[in-house]
Amino acid sequence: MNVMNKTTQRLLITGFDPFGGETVNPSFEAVKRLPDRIGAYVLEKLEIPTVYGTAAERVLERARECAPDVVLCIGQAGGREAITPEVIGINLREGSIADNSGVLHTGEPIFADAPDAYFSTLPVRKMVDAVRRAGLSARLSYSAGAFVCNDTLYTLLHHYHGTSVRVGFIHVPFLPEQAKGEKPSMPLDDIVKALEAAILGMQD
Ligand code: PCA
Repeated sequence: MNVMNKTTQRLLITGFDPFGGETVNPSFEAVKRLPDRIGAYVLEKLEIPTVYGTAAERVLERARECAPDVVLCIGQAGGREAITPEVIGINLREGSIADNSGVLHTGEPIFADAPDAYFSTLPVRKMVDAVRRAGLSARLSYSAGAFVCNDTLYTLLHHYHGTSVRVGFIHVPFLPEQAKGEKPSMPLDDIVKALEAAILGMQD
């Protein structure tokens, strides 16, 4: 990396609160443990609720205060075995469970008359490569689902479309204590290390 090109950037990074009967969400547990500076990025950390609409509103509220260059949201994807940067957000709300405010969606658009989808504006392939170089398992994901994580990603991509603010999302696996040996999982220290690597990978 060319040190001369390194200018400080503000990174607003978020994790979700626990949902679906879990008592912990690895996304915010990992975000909390990240250093306050990673490479060229100064981090602004925020916990957001697993609630359609409100999650993205909280991100945008904080963004108005801290004027980020990059917004990166982290979420739990129970059952996945790897760190998965999301390629795309879709204009759809649909979930098999209710959000943390009790709302269940069954196939409505997030915004009427808005595009069907947006691609993430972060360099997702570089991020996957960086996590793998750090010795941890990562792959691209082509679906963030249609629950609150996708809702947040799509809403932020829609909001920042045409601006210089870059937006992305990374889903992380369950922690071992959530998976109870029945599902794939990743230790918290590894998730933290993987996120650091992904963030460094964004700037190369
Ligand atoms: N994962 C959920 C919402 C909150 C979270 O951490 C999702 O994948 O939509």
